[in-house]
Amino acid sequence: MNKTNYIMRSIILLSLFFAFACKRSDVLPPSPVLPVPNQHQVEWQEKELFAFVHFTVNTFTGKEWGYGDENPDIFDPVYFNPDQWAKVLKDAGFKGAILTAKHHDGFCLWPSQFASHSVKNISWMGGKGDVVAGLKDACAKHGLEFGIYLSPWDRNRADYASSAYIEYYKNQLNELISSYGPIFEIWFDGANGGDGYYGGAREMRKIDDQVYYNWPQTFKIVRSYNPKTIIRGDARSASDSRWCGNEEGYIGETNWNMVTPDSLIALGKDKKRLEVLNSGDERGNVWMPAEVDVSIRPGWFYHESEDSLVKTPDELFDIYLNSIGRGSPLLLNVAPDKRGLIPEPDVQSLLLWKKKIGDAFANNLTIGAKVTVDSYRGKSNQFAAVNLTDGNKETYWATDDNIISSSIELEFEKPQQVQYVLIQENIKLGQRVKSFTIEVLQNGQWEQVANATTIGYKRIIRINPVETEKVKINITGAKACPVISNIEIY
Ligand code: FUL
Repeated sequence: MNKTNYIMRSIILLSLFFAFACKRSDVLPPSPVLPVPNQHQVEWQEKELFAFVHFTVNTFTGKEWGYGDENPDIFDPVYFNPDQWAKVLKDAGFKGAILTAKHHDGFCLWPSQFASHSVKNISWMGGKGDVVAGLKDACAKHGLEFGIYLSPWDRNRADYASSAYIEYYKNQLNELISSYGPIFEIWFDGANGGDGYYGGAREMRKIDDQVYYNWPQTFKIVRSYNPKTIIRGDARSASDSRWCGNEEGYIGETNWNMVTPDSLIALGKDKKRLEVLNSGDERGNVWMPAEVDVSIRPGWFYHESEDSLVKTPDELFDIYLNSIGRGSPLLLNVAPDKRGLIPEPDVQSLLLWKKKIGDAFANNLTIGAKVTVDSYRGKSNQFAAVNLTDGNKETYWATDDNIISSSIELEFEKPQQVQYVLIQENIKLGQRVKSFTIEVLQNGQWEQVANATTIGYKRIIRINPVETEKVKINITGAKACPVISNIEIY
């Protein structure tokens, strides 16, 4: 071979090599399926578990909805200790706490300069008490995020239902966020019951939620302080998170993160609204994940009569699987008692629940398991099966655009007892999977043990414990090619 030929041949070989190499790494990631979450929503969904803290005059009157005419001096938590609340919550695995700074009765748990019906005008702590500051500081000390619930409905105020009240409400919001922020979440309740004290009028007052509160402007106030704050706005347009449609502690078995807010609003009080809130809408035009809010007791506020009705660790575990295990954050309510402490039965239940979760998900069988798939995107390592079990939430397995049903097989070194299969979609690219099944190998035959619908941020499927050396997950339907970031088996 002469020198020119040698150079030509080398150039051709090199070009072929580069063409091949480029083809491999040039495989494009799947295009997002819209709508997709913003970064704040992703981070919030990843935190999974938050606490609600309901505390006000109701704690002392035994009511759930104060009428607004309560003598504020009944608020007297002699052993008030938000440090105990935060410590318990931290120990139980919560990432943040949301306090009812003002519930429907209108009593303000902070010394608001805009209200007289507040902690500043009562005997408790000589008028120097501040529950909001107390919990905010305790959360900071224990590494929890802090959030606020500010009831739009106010049964105490004489000006409720007039424009003056909206001014008052906005002032309070500004005051709370500027004095106690940054807050990770603000909770705008959808409840507007009608009758109340209203400065002595004792009458029925009805407003149109969409018009009266001017939500777009109210939301702007929140965002002006911190664009990261999650706005839980029932399901009003531009909320970051929606109500899950019930207060029992479960989101739909089918749980889409998307809804179309205008269609939801148009449903008014129709029963269908609750169904859509509970399962979302596969064709929804806004990413608005549901947050599952439920109380550890029958009521939201402390009532002595419910001391024996605290949810057990087993009941809480079911709630965990039906909320976080279906891709929605759980907002579990605790109710400080008249002393100002989270009662002992509740503390015990929370800590045993935490242990139960830890025990159930202690030993991830996919670590060290062999994982194979029937296809992966462009045969590029970037989208290969190994990404499913590498413990890195940023990497994922995906198929070619035209492939929407596909199987993943996991093989253990030796037979293992299997009870939970955990799957996660990479939601940054949109929620895709519509249906999937799970099979386990039994005596050389595949046996179907689960048939489910959506996955979303996280899906945990509980099956009857079974011993097997192989588990197969079949994606049987999807809006577009599946994009799965994680699989764990316990
Ligand atoms: C509801 C309220 O009416 C309840 O009292 C409680 O605060 C719950 C979280 O939201 O709409």
